[in-house]
Amino acid sequence: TTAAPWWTSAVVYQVYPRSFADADGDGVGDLAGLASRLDHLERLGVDVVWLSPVYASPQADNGYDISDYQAIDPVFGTLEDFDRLLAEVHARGMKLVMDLVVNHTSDEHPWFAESRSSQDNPKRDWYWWRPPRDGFAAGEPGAEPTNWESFFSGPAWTLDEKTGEYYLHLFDRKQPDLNWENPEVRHAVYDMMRWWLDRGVDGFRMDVINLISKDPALPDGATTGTGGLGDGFPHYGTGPRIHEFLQEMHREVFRGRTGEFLTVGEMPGVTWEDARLFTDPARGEVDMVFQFEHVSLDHGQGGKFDPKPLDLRDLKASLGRWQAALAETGWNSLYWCNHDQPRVVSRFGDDGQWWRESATAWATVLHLHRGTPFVYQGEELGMTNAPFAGVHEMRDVESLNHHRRQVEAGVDPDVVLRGLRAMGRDNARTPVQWDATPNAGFTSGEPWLAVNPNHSWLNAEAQYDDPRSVFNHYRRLIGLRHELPVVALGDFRMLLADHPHVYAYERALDGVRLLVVANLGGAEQTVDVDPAWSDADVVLSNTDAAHVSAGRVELGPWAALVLKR
Ligand code: TEU
Repeated sequence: TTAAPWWTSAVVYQVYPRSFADADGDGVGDLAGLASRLDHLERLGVDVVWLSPVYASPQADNGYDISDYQAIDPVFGTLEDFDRLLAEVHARGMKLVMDLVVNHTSDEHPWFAESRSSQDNPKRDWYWWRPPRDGFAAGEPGAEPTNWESFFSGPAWTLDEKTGEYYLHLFDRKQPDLNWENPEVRHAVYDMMRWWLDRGVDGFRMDVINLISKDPALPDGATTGTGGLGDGFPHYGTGPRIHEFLQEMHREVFRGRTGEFLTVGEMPGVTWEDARLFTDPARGEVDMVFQFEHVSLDHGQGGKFDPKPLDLRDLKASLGRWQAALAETGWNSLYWCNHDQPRVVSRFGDDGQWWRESATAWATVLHLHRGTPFVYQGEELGMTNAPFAGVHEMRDVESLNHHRRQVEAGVDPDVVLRGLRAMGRDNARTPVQWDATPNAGFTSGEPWLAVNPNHSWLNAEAQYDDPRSVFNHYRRLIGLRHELPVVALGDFRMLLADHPHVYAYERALDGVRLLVVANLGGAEQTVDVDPAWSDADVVLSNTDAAHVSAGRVELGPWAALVLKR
């Protein structure tokens, strides 16, 4: 047997730089701001920083629309600032992983400027260009080459007047999709990746990487979308050449390179069967994937902006299946939060009376699964969703597009707003709450997105020295993964699968056993466990209201208990 890879005992912290810390007072976070707050990350104990995009970008999707892969956007700083940050991260014994956004570029990338300039430009084929549908004139409703709906509302095709053809964009019209069928595109991406690795970065989180292989026939999808649009996912999600492309990337970029790297593929719609293939080390694709099954369980009939309450049994069935599927081959990532998801304490917890208990209970449940946990900035403080009064306070392109299209289609604006308030991505993007000063210590200027007013009491400064704080609970969980091999590598066994409120599981490695049991609701619960647990050591708890005796565990509201024997 070979030694377990380093990332099996690592915890990753995601920085969304625009909202982390602003050093120059322009209201937007930057690299110098991040460098000034590395003490926070060291104190928390994380091993890796994943940095959301800082490349040159028109910022139509906050940097997920890149116009130069080898430059830093001036809003974030310079390449010198980047090199300094990287050196400081390394000096503190942490690694830095970049976001790799290569399903699409910005429409302002020079590649796209060339590609759109004429039908016979050498880079025409670097993107997906198609004439209007047969029998339709360019620009006529329904003339789009396929009926696919974009992830950000409306058709996934936009007409370029100059050449009379449409280009494909699975996201915003300012994010044209690259054509990975063209080997020049692939090799340009690999060159760029090598350039960053040569600079010293420790790997990549690969944005929507399972969407890069489209069926070149571009068939229509079943018409499920708004306004007669169709679901193209079967024709571009985990497409025909995806494994080939990722193996080629791995060979071209990582083979023969010495060092410890991390690759994570973000993969909407990925199944556990696919994930096992993607993360089987023998296949040389990626180390782990971000899957979306568990964060889709509260999506209702109308999709993500029509949420329904989470049934805890569904969550246990889902995560339990992923634990089992990747037990022997492959590896799981573990997350509740990122810059695209609402805050977990507001979404699945109670951000009122039981704020601290519910934030720490959800943290406990996540971190002690088998897999690599990801903490999203502010999650370690228990940051909550934002109290948006209206869409005018939101900035996210997905939310704004959705609002405009729905209202145009005649949906009640109050209903649209309700969905956005619950699920909109700006909930995760309000500035990090460092202290109780007017802009929470985030900026001396006007923040690009309003600071949550609850920073008066919910902030890092208030938590560092409080042993019961959310921050210190995360710090202890991260410490457990480093200290106890059973946390990193133990087997996983789900318990009480049918219980609607209690999440419980056992981990085991070399005769050491861990029991994790958490009440994910506001009413007291009592559950039966193996009596052998009665005299076990309490490793961690988030409350005084949790007791074990004679094969019974009594749990107060949102109580979480971790035992070891
Ligand atoms: O997200 C891809 C994705 O599938 C979703 O999470 C998406 O944000 C949305 O929820 C669809 O409803 C990645 C990035 O994480 C996201 O920030 C980008 O906007 C997107 O890709 C495009 O680059």
